[in-house]
Amino acid sequence: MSCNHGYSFRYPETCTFSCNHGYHRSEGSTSRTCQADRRWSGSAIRCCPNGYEYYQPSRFCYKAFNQEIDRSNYNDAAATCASEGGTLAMPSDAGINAFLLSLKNAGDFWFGLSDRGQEGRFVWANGVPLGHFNHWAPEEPNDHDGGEDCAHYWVDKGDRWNDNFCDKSMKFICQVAT
Ligand SMILES: [Ca+2]
Ligand SMILES: [Ca+2]
Repeated sequence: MSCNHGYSFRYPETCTFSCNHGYHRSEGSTSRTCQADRRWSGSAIRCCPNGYEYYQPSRFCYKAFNQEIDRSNYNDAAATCASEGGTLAMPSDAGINAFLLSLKNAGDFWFGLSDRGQEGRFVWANGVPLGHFNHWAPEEPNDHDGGEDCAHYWVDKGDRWNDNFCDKSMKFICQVAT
């Protein structure tokens, strides 16, 4: 992607853009031409880490850690996502939510939403408060036994959301920016 720094490129030179090792192209132009107005033709290339799937409307890459060996408590899952350069996934609208469900296999999965900071005030992994969209299971979140603060897909309730104990172990879904 060195052409991004290309003041040395002149009309009508063409540059080939590619993703770094370990990434694959999610959208954008692999060949762009320096135009007379000094702008590049086409659109900027966007790349996802290998193993991640791109969801164009959010412009994030997502991966469901579908193996039993991936099971982690909420903090460990968040740490794994951070080690990949991202966060736990944030299904902040119905489209993202449906996309995440298409990636996961059977079982309960953590995603990036909790009310650990202030009981009853759910906040996404990026610090943004939960908006008008949610997909809670009926009668959830219920803060059962006064200790459930982390949100997950609950397979027994049709993958609707539940708050659960953050130290429970389950699979999880990460997101990474392009
Ligand atoms: Ca709670
Ligand atoms: Ca609950």
